[in-house]
Amino acid sequence: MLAPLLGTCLLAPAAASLIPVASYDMLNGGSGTYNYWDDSYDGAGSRTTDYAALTGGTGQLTDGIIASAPYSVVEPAAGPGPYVGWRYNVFGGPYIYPVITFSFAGDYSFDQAVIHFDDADGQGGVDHIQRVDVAQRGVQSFGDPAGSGPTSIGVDLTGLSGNVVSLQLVGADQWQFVSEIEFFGSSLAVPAPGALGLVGLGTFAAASLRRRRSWRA
Ligand SMILES: [Ca+2]
Ligand SMILES: [Ca+2]
Repeated sequence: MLAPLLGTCLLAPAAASLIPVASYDMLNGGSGTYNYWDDSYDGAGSRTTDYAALTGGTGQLTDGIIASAPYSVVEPAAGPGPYVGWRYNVFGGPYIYPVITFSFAGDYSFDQAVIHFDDADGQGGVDHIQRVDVAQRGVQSFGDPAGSGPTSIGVDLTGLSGNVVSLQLVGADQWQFVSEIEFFGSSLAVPAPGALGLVGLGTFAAASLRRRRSWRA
């Protein structure tokens, strides 16, 4: 508890910036007409199995590629498409409202998560995200964005800090198609104890020097 407080006192607040994701854990995407998997996921688990548990890696949700065309255009018959798609099984199967747990290398103060997804307005059962449950902060609701096609929502994370954020995405229809999730905030990293000592020493030396000079004046 002491270290983050100390860091806040010593360091000027950093401007909110994109926070790199170290890894994320979730269930893989599923299949419909095509495969809507996390095609580049590099952790444990099968990225070519519907709803397989994926852990310890990163993939299409954090590769910096934000789909600019609807899923129906860029999810090809064979090969990888930029979206990961999860289906809520309305016919009695498991509820696939994905819980995605993001881990970060170090502690951060979070401002928001931006989720890029396809709002197909129900075409093929694909629709917007209507609720995001932030494990540490509760539920936030979202209306149907204007138009149809790729868009994004901002999830408020102010007041949240640490090195893990878990989001559950709840769609408005059977399918959710997400191409990227970004986190914004600032690092709570503090200088190493050695560096702090040097800063303290430098301040002391400068003060001593000023005192000596003032005596001579
Ligand atoms: Ca992506
Ligand atoms: Ca994909």
